[in-house]
Amino acid sequence: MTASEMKNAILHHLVYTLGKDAAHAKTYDWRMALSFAVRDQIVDRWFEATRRTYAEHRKRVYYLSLEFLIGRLLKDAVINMRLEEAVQDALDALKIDWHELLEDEPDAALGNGGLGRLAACFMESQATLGLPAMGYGIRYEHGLFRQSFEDGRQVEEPEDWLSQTHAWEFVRPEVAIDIGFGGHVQEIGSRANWYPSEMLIAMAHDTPVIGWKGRWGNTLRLWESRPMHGFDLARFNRGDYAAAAEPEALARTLSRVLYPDDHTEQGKELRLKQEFFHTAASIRDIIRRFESEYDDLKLLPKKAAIQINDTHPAIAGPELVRILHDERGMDFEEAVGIARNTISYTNHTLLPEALETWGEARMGRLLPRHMQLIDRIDDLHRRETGTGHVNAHQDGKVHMGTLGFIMAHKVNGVAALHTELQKTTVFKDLHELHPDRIVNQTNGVTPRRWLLSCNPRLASLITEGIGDGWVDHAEDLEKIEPLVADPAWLDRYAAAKKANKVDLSNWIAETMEIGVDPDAIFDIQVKRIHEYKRQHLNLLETIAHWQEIRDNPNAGWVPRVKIFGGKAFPNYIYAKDMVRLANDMARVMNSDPLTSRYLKVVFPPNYNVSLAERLIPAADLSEQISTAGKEASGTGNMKLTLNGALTIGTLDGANVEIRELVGAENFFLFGMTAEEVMARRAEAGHAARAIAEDHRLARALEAIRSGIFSPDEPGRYHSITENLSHHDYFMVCSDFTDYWRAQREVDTAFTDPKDWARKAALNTARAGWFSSDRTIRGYMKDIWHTDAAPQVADAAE
Ligand code: 4GP
Repeated sequence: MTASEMKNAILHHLVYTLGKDAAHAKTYDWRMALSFAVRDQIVDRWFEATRRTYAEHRKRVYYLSLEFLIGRLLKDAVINMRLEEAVQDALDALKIDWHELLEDEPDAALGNGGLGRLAACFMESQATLGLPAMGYGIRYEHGLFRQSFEDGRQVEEPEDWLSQTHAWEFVRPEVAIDIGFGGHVQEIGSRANWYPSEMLIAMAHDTPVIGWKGRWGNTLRLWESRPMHGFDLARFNRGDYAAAAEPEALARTLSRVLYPDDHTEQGKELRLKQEFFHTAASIRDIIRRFESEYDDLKLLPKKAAIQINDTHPAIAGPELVRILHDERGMDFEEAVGIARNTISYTNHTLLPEALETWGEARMGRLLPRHMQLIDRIDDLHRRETGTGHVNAHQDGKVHMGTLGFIMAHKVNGVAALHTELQKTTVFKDLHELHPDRIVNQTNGVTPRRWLLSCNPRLASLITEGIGDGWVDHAEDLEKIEPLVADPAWLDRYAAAKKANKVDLSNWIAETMEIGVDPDAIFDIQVKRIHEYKRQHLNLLETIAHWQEIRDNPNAGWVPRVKIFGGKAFPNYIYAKDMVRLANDMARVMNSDPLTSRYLKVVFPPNYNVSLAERLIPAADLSEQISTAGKEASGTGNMKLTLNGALTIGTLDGANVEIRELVGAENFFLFGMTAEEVMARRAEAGHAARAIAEDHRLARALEAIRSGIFSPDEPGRYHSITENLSHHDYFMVCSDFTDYWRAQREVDTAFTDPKDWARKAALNTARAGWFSSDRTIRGYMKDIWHTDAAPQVADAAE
């Protein structure tokens, strides 16, 4: 597409789709017009992919996830369709600022963190690889809350990405699926009819997901809940306005908000309803599509692979069995076999409190037939394995992890260490019964968004050196290794990083009014705020470092900017205290005349995908400091490595594999191993001992206690200091000394800029394996048993 064709397409949509005269058009109008013009380019390719999938009777992959953290879509689409030049030139001709349009797009935050972002990377990689696939999620009206700070405290406001038209979706009113809850069951022999007492409708909204060079397009189908019976006109006419609107409002609550993950108690019932709503609608849609092509349900596992992203859609097993057995008349055992061979399950966490359970009373009331089927599935599983002690329904609860495991042919962990730990902890018993079921698929991230799009300076330097093959074969990044030996090239690598840091410094100055030195170490910890991720370990080290600088301000310190980003769940008080402490520290330290040249603390609010795209390219140091054995994988660690940040980290999650690939000498390792953590935890008084043995740690804790950071309320962080001194489940104190040591190694290494640049470049060169293309190929081979389709021709540049 030429620039002038693009310009005409934009103007056409401005006038005929948006009904705006160019003379009065605002940023929003131009962004929408541009989005529609780009979307038009995608549609034919998207259709073509679907047509081929049907024509060739391809197996389809269905990715069921309660979260898709997709972020903004415009730049993604422009880059993958290779329309950058045409768009730039067209907008120049129209005198419209491209970056302003990009910034105007709402960030679709339909997820909480890693699990949701992984789903988004997977969708993009599936499309890039030409794998016929479909993502199923919920079209939450309000995504993850918007975070702001008031006096350093986190304040949550509703996020409202749908208050404007969503440019990328197509509404499918004809795809409307009835979903029931409650009611009663009438058993007829082995089978049953379920008569729900409450009904609503799941309506589909489709967003095309286009792969690199537009070679293939898949669909992200998001369900919106709608009332079965609309507005009650009779009541309205009687003047009972609120009651007339009530059924509608109730039905709509189901897709209204994204739940903070299941560490929380709140809204349990609504959460379970969301899960069933999402899963039942998706399974029905899958069966409908299958039956439009084939008439033998036994073929299902050959033609469809259903991946459940964590336990949230784990009711898929019983629901599929219900359809096959109750509705289609298939024998029960055969139905279980077919369902199991179709479904596979990804586990994302080892935190026991995050493994979902539902009380049998609630489950029995909302899903009476499913409750019966779960008992029969357990019964069959006991017979198959000759054992009585592993049941999904146990101790008055339904254990969704166990249900997911029993109803899947493969269960996977998301990094090598996590997968091994699954076998010895959460799924120990099940693993002994099914030793072939657990497999590993180490996570990955899409190099299109997380290098090509977010870091154009580095991306073009790489492409200039080795061509653009790396964009869809990220392993090719290793071809830059010979260039790393060339000092002139390395200077350019360092210059690209520096320019990114200058951009970020300017943004920090403009938006937060904090001046930071672009020559300082940009030390970044971005992720949800959680004790296991240990932002407080980083904060304690920051305090200790600040104190040492104060002791001796002229000792030639290596300047640092500590950058934090992340949200704390609204009712996770401890995490919110960590956020406030960081902000309180920032206030005190950034205005300290003795130290502020050497140490700044910056915590931009509302960390989301777009902010990640801004921060990651500017990072020198990536903080991956979770308690070993707690972080399943991490994916931020991969993005930062790819963008040339060196990691300071524990042997946890994918850090282990990152370190192996980039080389131990290019990674700052510290801390106990998962085994050591378990052993140390069993020792009484481990925290007190660690504090007694490290005067820096003791002094940093004392500083918090003394109220230096909260003079108006000295006891503000009592719960943090008490917890760390006496309990410290996440081993912050026991790992402090070694973390301090590693941080000083970082300082020393940074004083040799050439060597630092070399290490950084080697991180980029060796991070290609962490592409989600590699991960998806792994799922295709080991779990889905499927091939990619021959792709549509490349979109021309
Ligand atoms: C996350 C894990 O905490 C993270 O280690 C992993 O990289 C990511 O999933 C993707 O696999 N888990 C969640 C969650 O986001 O909500 O449990």
